[in-house]
Amino acid sequence: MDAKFLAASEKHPIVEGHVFQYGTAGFRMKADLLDGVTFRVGLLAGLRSRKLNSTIGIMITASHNPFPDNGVKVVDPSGDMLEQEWEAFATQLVNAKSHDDLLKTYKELASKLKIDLGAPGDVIYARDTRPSGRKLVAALSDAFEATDTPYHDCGILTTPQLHYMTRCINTSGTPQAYGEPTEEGYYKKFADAFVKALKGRKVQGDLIVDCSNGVGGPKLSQFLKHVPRDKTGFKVKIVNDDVLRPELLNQESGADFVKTKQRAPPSPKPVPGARYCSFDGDADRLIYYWTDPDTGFFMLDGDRISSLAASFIADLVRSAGLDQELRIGVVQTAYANGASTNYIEKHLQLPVVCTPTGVKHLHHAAMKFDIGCYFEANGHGTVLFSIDARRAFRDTEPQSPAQKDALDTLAAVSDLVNQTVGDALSDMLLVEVILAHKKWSLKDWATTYTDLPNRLVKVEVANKDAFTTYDAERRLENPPGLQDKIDECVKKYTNGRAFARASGTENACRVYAEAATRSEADELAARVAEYVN
Ligand code: 16G
Ligand code: ZN
Repeated sequence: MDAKFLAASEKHPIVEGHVFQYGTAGFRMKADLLDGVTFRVGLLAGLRSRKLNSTIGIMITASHNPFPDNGVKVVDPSGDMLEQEWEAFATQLVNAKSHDDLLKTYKELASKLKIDLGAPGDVIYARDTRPSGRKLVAALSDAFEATDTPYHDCGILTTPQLHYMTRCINTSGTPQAYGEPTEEGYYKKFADAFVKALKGRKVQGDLIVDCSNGVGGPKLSQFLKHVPRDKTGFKVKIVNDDVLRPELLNQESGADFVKTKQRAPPSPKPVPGARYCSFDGDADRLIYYWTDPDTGFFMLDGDRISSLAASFIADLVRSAGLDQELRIGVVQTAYANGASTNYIEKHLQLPVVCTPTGVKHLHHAAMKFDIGCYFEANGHGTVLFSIDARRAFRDTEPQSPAQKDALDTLAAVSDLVNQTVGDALSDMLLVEVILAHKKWSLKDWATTYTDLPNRLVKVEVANKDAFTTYDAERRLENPPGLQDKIDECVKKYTNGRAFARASGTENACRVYAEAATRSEADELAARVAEYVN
């Protein structure tokens, strides 16, 4: 094995002079640095699949990043993110200094973790539409060949589709079977749940979906072939779906553009009043918006999707008579607008938990509820339903037609929401179902509460690691004394709130501030940024 291993490793050398770290989005950087990194992630996935005797997934994507970037991340058997302890093992393998050192590290990990290298193992992988992905999946297959690890190339998929596949394979034949582990199976599952969750209602008006010129475009178009137009009334126009010119990926379009620039993509020219949403480059984030003829652009971000979903589901749970039985909770990060938190706690009367940034933190906190709704403000999120919740939807004997209706809708909704990870396509269907049930336009949705004006600024700092936080990133522990200064400053503003944290994806600090008025929010952000700098 050693000779084969070393020969393969020599084909995929690591670019020297870099320290690589498995971060919130796996390894993500310029694609030309990734060949050796990806080979080594393949080795890690093989080890993990042998350790757990399960199928492990790998996704090659850099999401909303520009087209020269790419990334690689590992998906655990249940379809969620790689367990944290293993992130360190990934970092260790990727930073091995030489081919010999890599082989040694690989073997050491295997013996430390008591992994039988003769155990079967199984890894599946997919990539988004970036051309650099082709070379990177070749690095993966070389890693599997070199270690005799069975593998399957799922071709081009959205990130949530790969998470779906991983879970389906691992649950196949068990009571928790998630679905058919094929792309076709994915479309059928969500199209079927969509029809069921609408319960005879029709979606009103057209929906224009901006796909960021990424993998979401062709996949959404495939999906729509499975949706009966007459039964659902669902009429979709897909825009920004050019995947043949890769340099267009995430250019002036997509969920990240809309959220950070707070405006609609310039192309195609926004039609006033029409209902829009945007996916990001790998279709795991969703943002809704419209342009009002009178008041201009209005965005409905992850906080809005979260409060909409939580309110709808909590009402159904009450109508189903399950509100004493099932605990519903909402998980946010410090970036959630204070008005959304207030609305969920005070108006919806639901508990809100705040976690550090990054999907894995939110996901795990959401799993502690029977129904856990988690979204980052950037539009990534989902609603998780426990086994008990799903059983209650199925097995509760309804005492009235209204109760039956609520139970059926809950069962369909729990199938409609991708249980593995945030999924723009599945989340979009959820929003469309809720709007159809409530007979709401985007404007009706927007009036549920008024966002506090806020500002996010990026501050370039010499050493971002000097900024450490606690209390779910809302307070700074270091540098000493800085938090006191921020506290002093925040006090001066009505409804003021501000925090600073080191970015997990860039070498910078981010400062977030909100306050009662636009000018106060801007001023507060500028002051805190000055302290940080
Ligand atoms: C990563 C996270 C995303 C988070 C973002 C924050 C995952 C899969 N992705 O993209 O959830 O919002 O980082 O970036 O966890 P920042 O640390 O640079 O602010
Ligand atoms: Zn993404």
